[in-house]
Order: sequence, then structure tokens, then C-alpha cells
Amino acid sequence: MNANKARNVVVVGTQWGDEGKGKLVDWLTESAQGVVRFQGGHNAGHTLVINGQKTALHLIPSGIMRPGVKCFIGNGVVLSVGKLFEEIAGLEKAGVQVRNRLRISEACPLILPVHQALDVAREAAREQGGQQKIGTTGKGIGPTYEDKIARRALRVQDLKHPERFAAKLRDLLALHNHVLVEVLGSRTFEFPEALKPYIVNGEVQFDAVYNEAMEQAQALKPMIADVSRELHETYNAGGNLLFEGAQGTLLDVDHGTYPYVTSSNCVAGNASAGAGVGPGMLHYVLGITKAYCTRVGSGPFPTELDWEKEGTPGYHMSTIGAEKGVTTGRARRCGWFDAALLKRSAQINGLSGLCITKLDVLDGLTELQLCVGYELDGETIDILPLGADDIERCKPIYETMPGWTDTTVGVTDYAQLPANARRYLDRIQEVTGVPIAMVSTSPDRDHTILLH
Ligand code: 2SA
Ligand code: MG
Repeated sequence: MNANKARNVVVVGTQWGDEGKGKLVDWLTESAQGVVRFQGGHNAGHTLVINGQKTALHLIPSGIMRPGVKCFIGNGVVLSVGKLFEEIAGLEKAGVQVRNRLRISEACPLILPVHQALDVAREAAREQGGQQKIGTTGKGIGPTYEDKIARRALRVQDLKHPERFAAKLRDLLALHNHVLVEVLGSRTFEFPEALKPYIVNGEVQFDAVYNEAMEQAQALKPMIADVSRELHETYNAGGNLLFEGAQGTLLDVDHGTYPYVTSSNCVAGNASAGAGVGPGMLHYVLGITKAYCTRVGSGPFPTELDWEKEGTPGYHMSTIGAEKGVTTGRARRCGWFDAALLKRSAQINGLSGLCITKLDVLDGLTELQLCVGYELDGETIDILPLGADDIERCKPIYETMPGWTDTTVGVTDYAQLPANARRYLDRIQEVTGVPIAMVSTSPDRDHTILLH
């Protein structure tokens, strides 16, 4: 089955995020009528390059760049209404129509200033208490998902009922302000500038949050929708759906390098729960996979290289690949391709096909290392273990492969790739057991090889 012929496609990152999902989702929207985000929030950063122009999206599905495609924010997404309007304003300024095409689930939990305050304060407390930081994006993602699971979150639908919203907000602030002041307040840290208007003496102020939310509610109302129902309507009318994953499989709260993970399920299965469709409606799972590995934030990374030292392969990846976070601008750590990690990713996502991205970044390296397994406590294993503690002790087992000197930038035909590049890709397919469906050879959406 072809990714671009299947009716509904789920796109997920198979590593630690930043695999280049944005470009592929945009490319695949050519044959989709609806694009859905189903997890995460504005911690995501998807860069699109269209006609040489760069656009960064954090919350709005990448399909927004194509006129006529409906975009949905599913119930699995945690929503900062303020950030949403900032993004809408940016897109509208660039001439992209958003409001009449964006539908937002009324069941999305709201990210409020108190969540960001907790996120930032906890990271500071970890650091000052001698613990390793998680390295979060500081957007309030984790604390919002905690509230959702604890069944006390404020949701988009609460915005329609001022009294209900006020009562829930009062309870929530009483709880969290206690933590901010009594538990975390002894630490010395600065709240980000954007949070300062909401905070007095370390406490988030009810009035500031409430008044702003009620104002935003007016502008949001026309976009609030029963997303699950509308997805079914789009599909039943013959439309194809594209489920756009954010972050990556190894950042999944259950399957990733726990606790150095994000707070949502990033795996393909969550496209069903996070959008409100049955698993039978997910027809093809495309795993976006960078031709090497990167990660931002803390946590184990078995094939990590020294990426700061000039003249090394890691430095090559970092600089040629321009490996910087789209949301926070942090430098991404870089390392060799890890096929044993990808094997894990293939299983938990049920990958139908791989899309290899940024192959061109490896142009010019004389030799490549491909990780095919690990030594763990004296044993050889061929798949990534679960959780940070075991992964931390994994020593990669590498196969050495010859590199290529010719450029692969912009190649659109597999046969035109240098022979050693094809050998590298073939070996990745062999070890992971997943067919390569596509190869991306530059950020430009036309620079894509389609295999089957
Ligand atoms: P959080 O903020 O609670 O989700 O952070 C927890 C971990 O999840 C990682 N994480 C990410 N990793 C890669 N890319 C992400 N999005 C942005 C991007 C990141 C950026 O696409 O460039 O700009 O820095 C993303 N979002 C969350 C995070 O690093 C923590 O390890
Ligand atoms: Mg990204």
C-alpha cells in the first residue's frame, strides 16, 4: 500500500523528534482533505519550506499551508489559546487563511500560565536539588497533562461557561499556588518575562488569567468543534485524513527514554484516542526517520557523538544539518543512525513504511557507522531496551559503511543516488525490517524520492 494512495495516513517521528515531519505532512496533504494533530502542544516545532520561504508551526497542523485542506486540533492536544492566536496572526500576516479552516476540539485541556510557571519552577528545582533536568521546552506541557489525568483540567468547552470556568480556575489555582509558593518557592529562579504579568509574590493571579481567558474565548468560539464527529463526516464524504504526530517515538511517555520524555503518547496508536476515531481508520503508518540521530533536552542517547568539536562527523551533522530546535533554539545533540532503536520504533508504531530525511546532510562523510545492537551488562541485544536506566548502560555495536562524496541534494530518483548512499539505505531496511517508502533530499517539498 502506498502512503500517498492510502486513505488515512498517520505520520510519526521514529526517533526523538525533529525528523522533518512538517515537510512530509505538507507534501502528503496533496492527497488529504483533513489534517489532524492528536497529541502534544506548542512544544512541537515543524518547519516548512515552500517556494524557498520558511514557516515554523507549533500548534496548527502543517496542512494549513494548503488552501482547501481542513485542519483539526484533536482532544489529545493540550492547548494554549494565547499561543494559538499568536500563530494565527503570523499566518494571516503571511496571507494564509486560518480561522475558517481550523477546528478545535472542545475536549482539549487548556495550558494556562500556572502550568508554564510550574514547568519552569520544577525544572529549576530539579537542577538546584542536584537532579538532572528533564530539559523540557518550558511551555507547561507536563503540568497540563498531569491535570488532565488527575481529572481537574480546564478544557476548551469550559471557556463557553464563564461561571463554571471561574469555579474550576479558583480550585486549580489554590492547589498549584500552594505548590509554587510552599514547595518550589524556596528556590531562586526567574519566571520568563511573558509570565510576569500573571504573578504576584510567587502566586498566579486569578483575575489576570480569568479576564484574559474570557476575552480569548470570544475569538475562539467560532472554531470550537466536535472534532471527532467532523473527522467522521469528512471521511464519510470520501475525504482522506492525515494524522500529524509531534515529537517522536522515543519521547513517548510510555515507550520512550522515561523519565526523559514528553508527557503524551507520541506513538501512532494515539492518533485514534487523541483524535476520536477508531483504530480501523488508521490505514498506513509512515515513520519519519532522520538519516542520523538527534535529540534535544536531557536523557540517554547511545550513539551520541561529540558534536561540538570541529572536523568530527558529529560537528558535520550539527552544522550542515542546522540542528537547532525550532521552538526553543536549543542546539540538538547529534549521533550515528541507530537501527536497533528504529526496530523498537517500528514495532510500537506498527510502521508500514519509512521516510528517510536529511540524507543529504551525510554527503561528504568518508565513513558512516550504523548501530545494529548493543552490549548491555555483558549481553548482546538487538533492540533498544525500555526506559532511561537501561538505555544509559547500552554500548552500541556498529557496522562501518563507506560514505559518498557526490551530492544528493535535490535528487528525486532513487537510481540517481550515489551507490554507497543506496547501500546505506538498503542496510537500514534490512536491519529494521521496514521498507523505505520515501527519501527526502532537501527541505524543499519537491525534493522527495517516492519508492512505492
Ligand atoms: P516537554 O516540553 O515537556 O514536552 O519536554 C519534554 C521532553 O520532550 C522533548 N521535546 C522535544 N524534542 C524535540 N523537538 C521538540 N519540539 C521543538 C522542535 C523543540 C525545540 O521541534 O524543534 O525547539 O527545542 C520537542 N518538544 C518536546 C524535550 O526536549 C524534552 O526532552
Ligand atoms: Mg521539530
